[in-house]
Amino acid sequence: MRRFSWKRVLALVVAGAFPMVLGGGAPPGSAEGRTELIVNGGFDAGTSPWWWTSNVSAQVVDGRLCAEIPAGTTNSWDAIVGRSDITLRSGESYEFSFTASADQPVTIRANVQLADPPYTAEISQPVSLGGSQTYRYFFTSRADTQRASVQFQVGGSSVGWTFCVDDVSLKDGAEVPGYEPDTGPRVRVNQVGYLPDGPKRATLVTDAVRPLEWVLRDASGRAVADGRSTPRGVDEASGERVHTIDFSSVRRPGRGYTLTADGETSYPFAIASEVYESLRTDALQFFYIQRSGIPIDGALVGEEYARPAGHVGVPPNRGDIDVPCQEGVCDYRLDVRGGWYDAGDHGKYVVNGGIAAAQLLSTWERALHAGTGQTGPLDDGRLRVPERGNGVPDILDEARWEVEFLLRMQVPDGKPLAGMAHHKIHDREWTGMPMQPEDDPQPRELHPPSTAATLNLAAVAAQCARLFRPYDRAFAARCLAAAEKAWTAARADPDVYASETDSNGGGAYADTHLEDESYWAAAELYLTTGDPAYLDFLLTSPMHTADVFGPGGFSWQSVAALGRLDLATVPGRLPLAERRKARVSVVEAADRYLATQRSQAYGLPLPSNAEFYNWGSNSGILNNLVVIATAYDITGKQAYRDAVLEGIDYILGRNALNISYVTGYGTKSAQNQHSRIFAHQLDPSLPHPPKGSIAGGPNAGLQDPFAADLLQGCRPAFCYVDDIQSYSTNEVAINWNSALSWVASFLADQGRRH
Ligand code: 9MR
Repeated sequence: MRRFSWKRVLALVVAGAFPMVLGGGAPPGSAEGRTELIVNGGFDAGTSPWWWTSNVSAQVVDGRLCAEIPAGTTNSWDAIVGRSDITLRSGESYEFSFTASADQPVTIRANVQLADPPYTAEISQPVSLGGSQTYRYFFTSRADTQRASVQFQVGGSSVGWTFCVDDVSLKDGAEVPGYEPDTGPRVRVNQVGYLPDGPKRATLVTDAVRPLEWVLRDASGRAVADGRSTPRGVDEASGERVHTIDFSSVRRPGRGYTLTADGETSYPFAIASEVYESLRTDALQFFYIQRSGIPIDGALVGEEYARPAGHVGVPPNRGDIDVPCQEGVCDYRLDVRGGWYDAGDHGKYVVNGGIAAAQLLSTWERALHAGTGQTGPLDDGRLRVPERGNGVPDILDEARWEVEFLLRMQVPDGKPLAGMAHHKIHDREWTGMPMQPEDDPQPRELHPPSTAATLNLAAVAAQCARLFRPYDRAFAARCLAAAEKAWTAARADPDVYASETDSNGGGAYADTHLEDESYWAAAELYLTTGDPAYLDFLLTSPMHTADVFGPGGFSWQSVAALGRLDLATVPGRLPLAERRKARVSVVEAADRYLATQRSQAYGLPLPSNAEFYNWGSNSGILNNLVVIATAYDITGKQAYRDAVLEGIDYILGRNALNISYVTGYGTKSAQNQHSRIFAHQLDPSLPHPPKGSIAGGPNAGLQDPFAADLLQGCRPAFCYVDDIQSYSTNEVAINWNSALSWVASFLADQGRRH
């Protein structure tokens, strides 16, 4: 052990960039009744019982353990310094600390985990190393085991480097410091802004039981309006007492407005008709930056996002141009290049890629019917994509990038299940983070075909056919042929399900209820072809009379709403009585969402129960806004338009955490979403997610270890943390950005109305 200065530890810890590097607690060795589980953590007795992988050499240097780490390994666990035989008790809280340095800027993982399979980690902490610094973490063990180990996983660097570590300590009896999110001012507003002729509401967190005065000030500080708040009692989703404030009567455009009440002043916001214009394009721009199989051009989207093509068979990549199936699944290989990476991982999943592509197509289709399509703000040249200027609207070019991939996932003729779609293609094993697509060395594999993926492909390809017809007849014909082939294959094999446990190296995306997928596919095929066979199928589907608009919003698993929305809005084919029924069902659903919205003091169309704050809750909210917006397009009733405008306030900052969930929008926005590409939090040389990327949002299920430890016991609206490790609350994903794109395009159109 080196000479120990507790003062220095505290100073370094407080200066640490990582939020869980916390100060406080007792100095090592001083706590009463706490057991130190690490023998020889200071290396005073040499290196025993520490071990390291055979590619590492280590020795005691100047009282610390110093290890030479080789260049050119891939995963963090490809080089490890550790020690085993540690006993952990379930429910016990531990304090894990060490001092470490690196002679190169690297990110390692500091783990307390099972020493052998399944290697479950109780804590797996990314640590960015540089000069010597002390790190301290807390966790509560879920495991009861005598086989735990402390592991410094130091692999994954392209250059060789020296790792030194000292004073490793793991102590039981820890008091886990409570996590207090920084929620800023108690006056919660849409941090981006409001339309001049739209509703303007805010939420105030306060224990006051009576109405309170509020004042709206312009950028120069001049009071422009005032009034009294409305007490709303306890907001169930957050557990806080709140009031609402309504300043809708203020219509004068301006930037830098603030709202003051109860001694607190909101973040600034604008009142402007163009307030959602850039969101429309930024939300869509995300897709190009997520593309697989093409270099990302920095001249188009900024040099920080430039990267070589991912997964085009250039080493160390082993995909995606000639991809085999998982062992025993098929005897052929497919070229499945292209498409978009699903989310923070590099997987490509047909059911999720399908709904995301469909939502982009629908954004265009809605704009066409609403009169804001051709020669409008979504026309060719509006996005920064390589295809701009080709005479095709860029949003269609972007959707096509995915559709072409989906078509490649179809089982070739002459093979078992020909015409079905493989459910997904992804890495054999999960890769570490960060990981640029072109650096991914994992074998890529096709997973078995599924009926869900096949029907999904049929739906999207059918929609593709009708929207591409004016621009590229050959491609439209290819889409329609693939759609019909997929439909026929799915009818022949209606119950081939993806495995719920197939989640090594990629997500499962399993689904065993497929009536909604067939309904959606039949709806799109009918709207495109007018073939009465599809209409017959639709009218006898259990979905025909079912309520397809649940409180939590439609999703990759529940897609009937996509069919119903198109039956209600795409002109031409459906018998009038049926079309009327579809429209009524959309409007009735919108009315239910409006009732929910009125019950929520934060103005969101989502019930407060934990079950609705699930994985990707922000997309559920946005998809409910899609339904409300469609009710507006159908009826022209102001109440629906206002409800969409108020609903977006929640996403852009009027919420319990006072955070805008869209990167780069608002004073305080999500920026550390889980992504192997945009992993700035782990490696400062990498970018944050691009402006316009939406985070999954609060997930009361706390389905990742980081959130589970940090947010234990959270009220639903607080079950979110802007940390790259929290994949179940804070990931980016194509199906979430597609929902945002649809809604942002609707909102931007409202700003252009006058
Ligand atoms: O969005 C998906 C969510 O509905 C599921 O509950 C969750 C767990 O299976 O998976 C989510 O999707 C992830 C996928 O499995 C892998 N890529 C990242 C996706 C977004 O988190």
